[in-house]
Amino acid sequence: MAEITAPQSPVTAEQFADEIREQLKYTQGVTVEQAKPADVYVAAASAVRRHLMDSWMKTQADMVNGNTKAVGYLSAEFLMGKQLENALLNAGLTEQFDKAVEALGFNAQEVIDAEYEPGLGNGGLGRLAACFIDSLASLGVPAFGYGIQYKYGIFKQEFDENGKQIETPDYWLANEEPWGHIDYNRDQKVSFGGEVVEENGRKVWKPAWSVRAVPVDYMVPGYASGRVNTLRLWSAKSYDEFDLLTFNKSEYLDAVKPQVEAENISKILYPEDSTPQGKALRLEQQYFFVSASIHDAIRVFYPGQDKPDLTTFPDKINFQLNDTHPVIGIPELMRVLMDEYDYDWDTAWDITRRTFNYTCHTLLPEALEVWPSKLIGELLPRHLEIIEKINDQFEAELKAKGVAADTIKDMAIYTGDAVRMAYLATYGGSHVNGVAELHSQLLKDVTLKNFSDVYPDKFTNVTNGVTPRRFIKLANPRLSDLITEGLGTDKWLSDLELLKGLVPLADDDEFVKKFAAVKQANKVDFSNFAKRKYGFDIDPNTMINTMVKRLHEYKRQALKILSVIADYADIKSGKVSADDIMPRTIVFGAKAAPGYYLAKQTIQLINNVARVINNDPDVKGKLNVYFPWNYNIELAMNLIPATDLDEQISQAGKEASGTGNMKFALNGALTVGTLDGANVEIRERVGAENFFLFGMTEPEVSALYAKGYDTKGLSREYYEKDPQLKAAIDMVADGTFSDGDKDTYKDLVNDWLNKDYFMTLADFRAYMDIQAQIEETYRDPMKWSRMAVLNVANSGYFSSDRSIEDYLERIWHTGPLK
Ligand code: 26Y
Repeated sequence: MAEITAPQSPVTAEQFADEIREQLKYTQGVTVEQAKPADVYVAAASAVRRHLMDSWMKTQADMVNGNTKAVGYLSAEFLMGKQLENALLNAGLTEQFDKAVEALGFNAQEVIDAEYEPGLGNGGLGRLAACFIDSLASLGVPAFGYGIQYKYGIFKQEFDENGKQIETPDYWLANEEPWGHIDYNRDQKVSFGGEVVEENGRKVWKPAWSVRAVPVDYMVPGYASGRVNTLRLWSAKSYDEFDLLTFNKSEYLDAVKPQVEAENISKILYPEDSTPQGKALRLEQQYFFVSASIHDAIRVFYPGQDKPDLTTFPDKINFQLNDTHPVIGIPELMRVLMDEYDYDWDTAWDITRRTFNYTCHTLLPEALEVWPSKLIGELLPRHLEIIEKINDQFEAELKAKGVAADTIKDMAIYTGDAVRMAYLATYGGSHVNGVAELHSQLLKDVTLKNFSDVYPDKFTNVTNGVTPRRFIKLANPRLSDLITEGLGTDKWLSDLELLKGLVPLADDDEFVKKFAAVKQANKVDFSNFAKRKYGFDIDPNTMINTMVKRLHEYKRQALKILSVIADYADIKSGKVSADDIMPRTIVFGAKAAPGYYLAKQTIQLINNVARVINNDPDVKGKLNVYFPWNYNIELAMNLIPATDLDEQISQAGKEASGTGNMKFALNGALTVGTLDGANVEIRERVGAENFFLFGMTEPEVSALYAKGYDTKGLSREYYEKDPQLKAAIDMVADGTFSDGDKDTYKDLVNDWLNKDYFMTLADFRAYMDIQAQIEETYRDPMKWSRMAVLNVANSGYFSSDRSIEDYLERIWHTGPLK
């Protein structure tokens, strides 16, 4: 019998059933007989919250009274996923819940499914924030997640009859939401606009309007740590009393306008994830949550003090800037310290610099936020002054260090016209980190090279990670049980490096067969799930080959779909017999930013390739393509455990890290990938022989750009020279996937043949070759499963617990609460 260390609540299933009954009756006013699964969900959520309450309150008290520095994770996105299962696991109530719910006459899965998934993030960055706060709590580190409670999360994706993406609003708060506690008594005032005047020799900001930031608190329970941290999401409310003057003129709509506009600030999550649009409302959102959070931290750590000694602020809390989105916090803290607490510039600067650190999540220069000075001046005039002064100080510092004048110009935080938020963050904080080794190296060598030359010690790497609680234990209970059986303990859930103990079992045929059986059972489950939710008929006896992530040219969904088309064309032309094809089901999941034209064309193409291929008797059962819409955490948790082969095929030097890649490896999928982001480290750890590598390296990519690949139209040469590639592209152009219409994909085809910035065509041959090798390997099931076991066994490093330990050691210099 394996040693079980998972948390266990002392409460029995019968007691928990009574607690659910109580909630149903006294809070919701519903009898068990009347209750729907959704009612039981709300009742169970409230009941589990009560179980966590003491730990939550104690954690907060210990944090304020103790001497352990806290972490404030400032993030515009927290992509949390459904909460109930996770809360039950961490409260030690999973079994009690299952039994209690059955006893009440309900199906546990139906109750879990009744929760509406909040989508308060776009993708990787938002999900990383969620994994990090889970790990902080599980390690017992005092922490706040600070963000925005958007009324509308990431849009819901649907496909129309032509396969085009349709976006519909996600009004998640229209559903029961038992987790967030709105606290009107701990609100903050956030002001905008107006002007800065001089009064008695000091600068005074006279804002034009304010909004009320009201915190909505979510418990963040740790696994087996006894700690519960807080995710504090701000919601914007109006202050403006009804404007009676206007109202009396019976212009009701004008009278409520200020209210409506103030509340717009937290209304919607922007669905772009790499092309920042200079939208005033986005800057308002950023300032809104950051200003409220800074004031909140002062309130929390200096309770009841009018004149707190804020020189100790960086010893109380360090703020991590999740990308550039919260960087306005740097001038804000300066302003608060100088204007609200009377500190001089130098003291304020010292406090600020020691308080902030910055994580960069991109390598695309266009994704680094740059705000027009005019906009900042209009919305935050005092901050613009402070930024200018920071820039003056910065230039003087660089000059004193002997940096050349033209380099100083290149490094400007404030250019006169614009403010470069990444530069402000790099100068204004203590540390800058990238999110995988290669990414951090490229930040130093390319993106922030000048900064790294002058401040080499600021730069460090923290490779991303994912929480094993959600992405192994909850998503893949069968594999979890097998791991626990194999290791003889479940301790791996809080020490994922223990997975190494599975390495010898890769040579144990019995274990490998059990492992293969787990995968097969997960594939059957997924097939049923896909039938129920999407009406798909997925054959669980085919290889499940998955590509899920935001739709972006650099991620190269186009490469994948072109390879599918090439295989299809080979069969149609009789070059290859369908009988020789290894049966595969290709599953895509991806949302495109609503204004991203080529990404949306790619979605349309994938959907139509799926339609044509899935309905063609010539390839039936051999090659199938499915594109479940609205990829989200729930779909991820069902699909990842069922996947045999995962696609991580971005152009080298473009994907900062990737975190899906980690989830797949930990769930026993093999990866086909480029040397990009964290793929590099995954391959290093699982072993080159257990990873399907293909494609150009980052230096090769750079060299090909230098030859003029995208500017001189070199992609066309690849098309001309490779008949298989030519056949695939011609098939897109000739209307095979658009009912004969040759125009539908013309912009996509044009881009491939004349620009192809992300070098899909240049990597096509290597990709086809590796796919052939993959087929061959898959035909040997024991070999494949052994490789998959080794992927799981060697991926323990990619726990977000390890990432957080790296942050603690390299950046935050703090640790668990005592
Ligand atoms: C400014 C605005 C348009 C914006 C909004 C969201 C810009 C970027 C984003 C989100 C970026 C993002 O999700 N980046 C991903 O972060 C992951 C976590 O570090 C990485 O694994 C992944 O490579 C990176 O693309």
